[in-house]
Amino acid sequence: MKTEKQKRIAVINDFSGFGRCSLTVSLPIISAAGIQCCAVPTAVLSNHTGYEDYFFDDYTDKMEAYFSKWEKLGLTFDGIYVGFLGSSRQTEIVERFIARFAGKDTVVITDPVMGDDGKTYATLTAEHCRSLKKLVSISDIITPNLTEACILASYPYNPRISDEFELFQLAGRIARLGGGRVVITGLEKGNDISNFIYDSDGEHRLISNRNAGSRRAGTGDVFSSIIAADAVLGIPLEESVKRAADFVAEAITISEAQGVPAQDGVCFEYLLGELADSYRKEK
Ligand code: PXL
Repeated sequence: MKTEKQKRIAVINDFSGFGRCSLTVSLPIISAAGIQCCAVPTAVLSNHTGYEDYFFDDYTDKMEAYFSKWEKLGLTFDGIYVGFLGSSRQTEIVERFIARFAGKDTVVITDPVMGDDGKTYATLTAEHCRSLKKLVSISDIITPNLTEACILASYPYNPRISDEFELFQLAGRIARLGGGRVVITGLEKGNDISNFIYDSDGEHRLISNRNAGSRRAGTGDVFSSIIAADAVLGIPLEESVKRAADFVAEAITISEAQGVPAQDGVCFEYLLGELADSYRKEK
């Protein structure tokens, strides 16, 4: 029987009904870790934008009214995990959320969704980019992919960046924005896929996994959800990155075996029981 007070994470991200990404991934994964997952939707979509057509309902104008009720309830959070934000206005609202709800021990985890494969998403204006850098500066853990890391560091993008010294410099520049630890995710090289960890004291480590298959929607969200869960549970970041990378690799393997289309994400559902067991063993 668990007697320790249950942890609670607020996840600020979009709700995409189909395609296994953002909130629909964070809710089951963070719950499997035994953590209460409280959702703040930034937008509601029928399915994610990787599909040709989708319904999109922006939630920016409703977010403050939504979380003002949480303030009235006196809620506090052990973690605040921020995912996709569509505009600088939305980013500023998230900063206000952090100012209101983050106590001194709250871990803020930001996945600075800005682009992929060297290209920025259409929503990333110069102003939005500046606001995301500000958000990064008040985050404890940041999980950019290589494209996002290069944007944050104002560093020229090169898909082949894999040298530890270059990654160290890149992550160091991001850390100097003022935030905490940096995990540069999904570094592809040959048959490997690696994650580079940069600690606030400059300690660093490259962790490599086999590349389990084609790129799939939502894998970054699966990865960061595990990082967020582990962070509030006090699990060391290196262990957490290994757990997250192994989980994603296994979910990709099953999805490939089942012939699931890449845009439908990963069928992580089969692995939730095992994941929950691994957290039960933690404490
Ligand atoms: O997983 C990233 C993601 C999140 N939310 C929406 C998306 C995507 C990727 O395409 O479209 C709405």
